[in-house]
Amino acid sequence: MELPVLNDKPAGKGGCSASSCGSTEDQLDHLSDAIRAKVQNHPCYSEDAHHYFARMHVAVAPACNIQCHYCNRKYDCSNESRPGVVSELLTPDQAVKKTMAVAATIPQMTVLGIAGPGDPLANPERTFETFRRLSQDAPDIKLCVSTNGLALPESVEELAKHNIDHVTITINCVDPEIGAQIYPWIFWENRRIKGKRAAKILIDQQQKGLEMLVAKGILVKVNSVMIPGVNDKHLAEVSRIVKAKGAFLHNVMPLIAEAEHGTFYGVMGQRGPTQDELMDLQDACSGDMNMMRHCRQCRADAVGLLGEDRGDEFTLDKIETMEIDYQAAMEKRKVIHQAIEAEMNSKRAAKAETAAKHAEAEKLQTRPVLMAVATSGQGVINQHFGHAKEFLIYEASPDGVRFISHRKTELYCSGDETCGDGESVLQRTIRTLEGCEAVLCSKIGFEPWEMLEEAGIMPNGEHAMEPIEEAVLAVYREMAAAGKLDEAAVRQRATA
Ligand code: CLF
Ligand code: SF4
Repeated sequence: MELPVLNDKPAGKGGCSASSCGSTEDQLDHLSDAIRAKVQNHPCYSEDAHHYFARMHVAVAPACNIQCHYCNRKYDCSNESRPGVVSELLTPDQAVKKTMAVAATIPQMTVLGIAGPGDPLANPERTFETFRRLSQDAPDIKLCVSTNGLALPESVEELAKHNIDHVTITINCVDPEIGAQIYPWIFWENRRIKGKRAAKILIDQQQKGLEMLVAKGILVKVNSVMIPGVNDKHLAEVSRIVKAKGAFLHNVMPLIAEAEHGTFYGVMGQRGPTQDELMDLQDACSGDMNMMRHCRQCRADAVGLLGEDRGDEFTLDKIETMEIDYQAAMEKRKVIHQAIEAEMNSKRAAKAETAAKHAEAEKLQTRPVLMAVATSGQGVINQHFGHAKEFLIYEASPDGVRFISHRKTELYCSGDETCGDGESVLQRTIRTLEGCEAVLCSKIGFEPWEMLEEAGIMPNGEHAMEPIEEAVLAVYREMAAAGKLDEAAVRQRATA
């Protein structure tokens, strides 16, 4: 059957789609069947799945039990969210209705997460009431929660009771000296505690909670906010420790600190990491751990594929008017999920074939190259350059293709206005792609084509609807054949 699409774009044809095309190991190959079943349609836990499956968050948890220096309580919990966005608070009843409305309308939505706007486990009644009802009424939806970990140990039994298979703990340090620079206080046993003592309690609770979850067979992802000069040198050690304790995935996120967000770090001028610094740290940690590189730092009420937000289609007044037959919706969802999984499996097989061919071919003696890709999902190149709100960045090298990161941009097609500094949207987009040597999209207009070429970035619309990794590898080989990839040249990287 033809797969449904999320962005009014047609589904792609077969071929390779997973990360590290050209490497011999698939991201999920080493997992047991039981764990594979848990992650293969979770868009955060599987890089493959994020091209196909969507998640949603319900903002039911307003309170928090700690203070992070990168958070302003006016905004969503920045352990999972971008600062500077505010969610509309829902009651558990409204959250359940909204979840079922989204699940019936977007069958690719497989995961419901609670990630704020405060800490879900600091709001146990609201959080668990939502989970309890959903685990009964919508058993085909995976339940996921993200927490700072302070109240985690006493919540583990309750989490297990409601079939919550995936828990994210934000662990920024395992050293109270460092923790005291990140957390000014915690609220613990009815008292506010400050400094190193507060950080030590938080760290102990996080580690204990992690161990208890792993013992229960619940998958744990660890998020860490990378704060240059504070914990950047320390996070490889965090990665090693959490892996040893059984965490499944580590997500190192960049600090976002702007003065206008009113956070301590923002006001104090603490900078976030550059893309190179983030990538270097992710690479350094990846020796020890599966790293997540496709996180979009979603808001606490996000709906849709990672990177898109369809929340406006599901406001409370719109949900009120929707008639939902959830039994019928579940049947439809099941069929669609099976079709997506079949397509993912065939792409995985095709990817292995491409990887084998690449390995058998004469080994290239060429330098790595970064390429930007415009896609709206399904793991294929299916987006017009001017319609892209973000580009996925891939690295091609003699070893194959690997996903590196995403870079957000503005919609050039919505009107190429010039901003205060005289730079047009198109110029800003091209600046965002700095360090890339090619951009692959389904189509591109004459003006951006010319400007990209002038900036030294090769536009390419010849691989429309092809699987991303296959197309990136083909372009890389063309560049190599054209003698553009002198092995002595220094590796280029984005610095934007
Ligand atoms: Fe939400 Fe988080 Fe569950 Fe995913 S998000 S609670 S694990 S369902 Fe995902 Fe969003 Fe990154 Fe979070 S992309 S911010 S990692
Ligand atoms: Fe803010 Fe989340 Fe930290 Fe609480 S845990 S202070 S809501 S970032």
